[in-house]
Amino acid sequence: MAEFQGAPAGDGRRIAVLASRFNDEVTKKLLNGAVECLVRHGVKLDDIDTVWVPGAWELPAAAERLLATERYDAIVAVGAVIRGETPHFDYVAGEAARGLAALQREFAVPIGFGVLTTDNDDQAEARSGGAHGNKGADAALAALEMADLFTRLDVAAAEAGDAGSD
Ligand code: INI
Repeated sequence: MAEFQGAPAGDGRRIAVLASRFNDEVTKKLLNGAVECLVRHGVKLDDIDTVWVPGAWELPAAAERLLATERYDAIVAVGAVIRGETPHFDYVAGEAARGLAALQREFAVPIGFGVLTTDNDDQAEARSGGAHGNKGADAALAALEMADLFTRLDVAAAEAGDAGSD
């Protein structure tokens, strides 16, 4: 029985951190958490590109552009969608999540989802370096693990293919 699990090994990885400016008092902290986590796990600062977009709605379109370049081993998307008085929240949060999920499957490149979807500012604060940690860092860690998992699965598939052709 084979078992596969990625390790968050950042050495040699090239990563784009995609950050939305809306609620930037929160998203700056998510971005910092993501970058610190990447560097702590071996990604070189020179191999991290930060890309800003206006709001979470714009994250999928920018992610698609970045993925099309084939320059990145993973993307980390950070944003903060905080519920207001209208259904706007549901459209922005829903499309950001759906769009990014679809892209990571289409391009087979991991996208860490560090987009907060909260009912209020306090919940966002707690998840951007407060009582509930930093979801930007969590997303970065998950993206690195998935990049490594994909590499391991590719290697195993290639080896199985080689064995089969003997
Ligand atoms: N964008 C966010 O990232 N977070 C929000 O909470 C938010 N709210 O509440 O409106 C938000 N709206 C802007 C949206 O992402 C787009 O930038 C805008 O609609 C222009 O396309």
